[in-house]
Amino acid sequence: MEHPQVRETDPAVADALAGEVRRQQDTLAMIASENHVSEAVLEAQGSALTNKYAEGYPGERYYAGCEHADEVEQLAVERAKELWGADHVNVQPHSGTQANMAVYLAVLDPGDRILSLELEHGGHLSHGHPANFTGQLFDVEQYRVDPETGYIDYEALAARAESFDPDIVVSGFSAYPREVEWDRIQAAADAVDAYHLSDIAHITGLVAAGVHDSPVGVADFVTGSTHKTIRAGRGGIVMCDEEYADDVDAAVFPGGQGGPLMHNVAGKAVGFEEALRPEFEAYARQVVDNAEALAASFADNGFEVVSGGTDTHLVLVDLRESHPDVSGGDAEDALADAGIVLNANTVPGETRSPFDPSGIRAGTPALTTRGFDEAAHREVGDLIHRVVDNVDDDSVIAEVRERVDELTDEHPLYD
Ligand code: DSN
Repeated sequence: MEHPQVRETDPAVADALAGEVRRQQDTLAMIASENHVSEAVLEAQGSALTNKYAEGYPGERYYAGCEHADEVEQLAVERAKELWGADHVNVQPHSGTQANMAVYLAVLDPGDRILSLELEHGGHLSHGHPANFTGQLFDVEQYRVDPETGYIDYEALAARAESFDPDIVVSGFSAYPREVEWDRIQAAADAVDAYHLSDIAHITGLVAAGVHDSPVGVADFVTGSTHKTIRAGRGGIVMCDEEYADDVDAAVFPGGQGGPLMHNVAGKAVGFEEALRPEFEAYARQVVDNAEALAASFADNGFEVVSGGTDTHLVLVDLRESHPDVSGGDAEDALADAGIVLNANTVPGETRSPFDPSGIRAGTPALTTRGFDEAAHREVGDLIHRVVDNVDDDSVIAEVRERVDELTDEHPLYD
């Protein structure tokens, strides 16, 4: 993949872009929130729509010349409605966090109460972390997973809702490997007359493909990002019933954003079209099959897999039992040297620092896009274990790197 115009104008940036394409080709992308979009999505994101200001919504813009922006946004909205079955969709949020911000702006006032999953247990910064605007503007309490099983403790969640009386309960997670029982969280929210926001950023693709139960039609608001398992252009999305449509739209623009990134909305539209094709369901199923194979390989090698396995696209490993002297950061660094790119992650009951936690999180969406099957994921699981067992042994890391080179050559990414 060349960038000839960039090269002519700006060789330094062209070198970095070429380096990034090579990096993606030559490494195994296992950060659970990443994927490889199609060249069609890349092209749409690099289109002339980046030049266009289009504040407002289709047919009601604040600037002239929005006819093509309107077409693209309407296509993205219609396709999203078909994918997720939502009454109302807003495709303008610049990111998943801004999608969440729109919901909070739509229905909360500063000082209102949010009940959400703790970050260490798989939650997200934008669900109320003190370093995020949500933790600064709102009164936040958090629920946890059961320390024994690694599954959400729904009864404790309901009890916490009773005692805290939140204005909104947030479900949907960034490092939770199990299917979520949306209706149980809805019941806990209903019992205290709270809204329910379900942030499905990580599993948008699994939900769209019908591989996971959908919170659409259960929760009041469903948000997500559009570049993870759904593999569309980068950004966020909000879905809700018609009754909240005006409030959500006003909270996205002008409440939280100015002009939408219309080139990214185009990337969303193209990726959604691809996700509506029958082969996307097979892709999403393979993502989960591959994660199960990865989890099985980890368990066979003696890693402690949080919750004992996975129903999703990700596997969370707690290194404390099997490798007490290896932090998540040590593992992440050694794996990166071997060409396997994943992230250190906090685990339930974390005892290290969030900056160098006790676990690693590995996801399968990107490798599945490259055609890696279950057998390949089992082998990758073995390679990961071998590196974590030998984080200080350069010769082992070099041997794994050689095998990674063969695997990446066998699964070319972009032309
Ligand atoms: N950065 C994403 C993740 O890795 O889960 C969430 O925003």
